[in-house]
Amino acid sequence: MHTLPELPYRHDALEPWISGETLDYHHGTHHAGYIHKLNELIKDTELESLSLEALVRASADPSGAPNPLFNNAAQAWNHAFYWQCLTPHKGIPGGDLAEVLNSQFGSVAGFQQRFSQAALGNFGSGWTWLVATPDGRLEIVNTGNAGTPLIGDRLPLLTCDVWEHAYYIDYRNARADYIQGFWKVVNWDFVAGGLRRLQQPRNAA
Ligand code: MN3
Repeated sequence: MHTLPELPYRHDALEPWISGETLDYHHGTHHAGYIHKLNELIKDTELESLSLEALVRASADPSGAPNPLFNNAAQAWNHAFYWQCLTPHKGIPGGDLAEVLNSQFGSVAGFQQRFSQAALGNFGSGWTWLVATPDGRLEIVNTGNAGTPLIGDRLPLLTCDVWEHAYYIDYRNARADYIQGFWKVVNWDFVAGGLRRLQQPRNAA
């Protein structure tokens, strides 16, 4: 059975940008709810033995038919990834990550501006991602609802949850303000770690 991963920081550690009250609900109610429903859906089926990533991939259905299994599995995975993208320890992108962002988006600020625009323009509920393509280029992509790059060939490096439940307590409906707050708590070390994992097989080849 799948369990709710602990947050890698205290619930109030991201204040004032993301409040403890938001994390109480977002982690303790929304994320926990996806996992609870997922466990109900796979109970006593052959899917019980699959990892969360395998479940997301196995349940994806491009037809767009109602798909509670995919929705709950993908939301469980997306949220676990999102928590890792955040940190109370302010940093800046350095090394290879800064170099790649500079070369592909002009500057780190240029990348942040394009990512913010995508997040602001992601209609309704969804996620905005920085992903790496198989040939190592970085792209900014939006997914809707539970959509996740996990089902394609892109490697996710960073995500921003733009469902209203991610920001309504702190910012009401002002998504642009939430996105500005998001940048104050982005875990650049985690993003850089994803990029290094991407580069390893290439360097070894
Ligand atoms: Mn959420």
